[in-house]
Amino acid sequence: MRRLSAATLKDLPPEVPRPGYDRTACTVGIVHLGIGAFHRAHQAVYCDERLAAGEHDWAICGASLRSPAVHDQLAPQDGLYTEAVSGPDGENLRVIGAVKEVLVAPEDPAALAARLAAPETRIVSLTVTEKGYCHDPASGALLHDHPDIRHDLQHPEHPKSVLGFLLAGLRRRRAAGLAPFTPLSCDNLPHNGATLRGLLLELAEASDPALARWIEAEVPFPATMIDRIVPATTDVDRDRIAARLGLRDEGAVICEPFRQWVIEDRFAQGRPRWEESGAQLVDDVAPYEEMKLRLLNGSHSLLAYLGYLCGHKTIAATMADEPLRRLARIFMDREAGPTLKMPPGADLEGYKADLIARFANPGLQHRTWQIAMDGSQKLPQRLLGTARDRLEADAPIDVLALALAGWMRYAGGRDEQGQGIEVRDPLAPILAEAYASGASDAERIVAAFLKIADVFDSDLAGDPRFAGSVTAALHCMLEKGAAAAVRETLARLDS
Ligand code: CS2
Repeated sequence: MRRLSAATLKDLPPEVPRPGYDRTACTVGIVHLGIGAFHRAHQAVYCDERLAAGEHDWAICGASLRSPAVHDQLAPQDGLYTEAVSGPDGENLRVIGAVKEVLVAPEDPAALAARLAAPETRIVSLTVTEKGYCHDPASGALLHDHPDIRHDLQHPEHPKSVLGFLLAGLRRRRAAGLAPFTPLSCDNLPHNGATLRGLLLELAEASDPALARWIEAEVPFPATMIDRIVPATTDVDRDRIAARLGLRDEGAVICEPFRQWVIEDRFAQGRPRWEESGAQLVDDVAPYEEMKLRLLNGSHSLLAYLGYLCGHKTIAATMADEPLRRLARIFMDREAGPTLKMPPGADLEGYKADLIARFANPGLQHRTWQIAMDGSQKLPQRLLGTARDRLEADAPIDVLALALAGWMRYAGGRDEQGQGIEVRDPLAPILAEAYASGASDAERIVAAFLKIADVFDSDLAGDPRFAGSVTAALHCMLEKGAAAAVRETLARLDS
């Protein structure tokens, strides 16, 4: 079957929307680091709409920091790919044209550096996941002994890390007398703009203090809250989409109908009019981000670990398991919800009800295993901030403790049937070791996990109420299994 490309666009079935604008007349204004499925289903879609509206200097050059996979999917397709929106009324396809170029940083670092230094590059956005920031998730500090950071400190002109590339780009711009680009973090991190700024300044300080001063004075780091559920595309998805398009698309992305993007409006050299495509430009993203991280991502992680341990492959299947669905709702209502400083005008009840419906979307095959990935990097902002606030208010954390116990059980690397789990996490060996050292004793396992300072700060680790709740939950799970632990927690909360 022929591939989707600029030459075959005309052969698409007439009902499939496609870029109606002249892509050859569009110029790159945004470099995006980490061009995975999420970016293609989110920011690139907003940009596609701005290009279609005539803002033709905001096309995207996407870069992969590691593997050539996305380049190999998109380059033969001239950057074109399908956004497949899967909702209650079926799957709607649309071809997106915002990505003009795809680079693979390790293969051609010079090309990426040149793009970052090009005068027309005005925004450098990022979706590199939590671990891409090379920082300690508990304290937020730069990991100076991370191999990529060590490399970048020695070879600042040939970087490997995201931070190193941003710094190299800004260094070149400053030397050339150009205005900076605006780095735009679109990752699920608390205060993602300020976090990125702090890390970049720390790296700059260690190699080029004058550059650090320039960044401090000249470079804005707007925070963002980004939201859309985008499961990894599978071969089954690609075959189904090819059958509908009559063309093979290796770069297709699957997503839910919902999308949200909240952005702080501070840009060095302008931005696309994203608000005309539904983005919210605000002065302070923090309450939006906290609401999303604690409610959506917190419940997502809870469902992923407990769902996986209960034998569910997807979030939709987990939501069809009534006790788990109830547990997620109770977590939102009683534990995470009360800790939030809500965004102005937000409707908390509506938001939670929408989340339940979004998780249950049967059109998405979002694997529990995918969300369970990188727990050590995700849980501090998803669950531990809530735990801290709850304990400060002397309030119970039963559901949250069960979620953490589920994570520990999962990270131990073996499921309840004794099958191995492929635990993907930068700290996987440390987590496995902590689990094994506890020799099936909940108290010892929890004590070993709480010593992992990258995840648990000393206040939380030293709080006996925290350790006690997680230990009780893990104890029940080890004795009776995850499903029984869920039922017992619900029974206790109901009584
Ligand atoms: C998920 C998120 O993979 C995960 O950990 O919780 O990617 C989630 O789907 C998005 O943040 C939704 O916006």
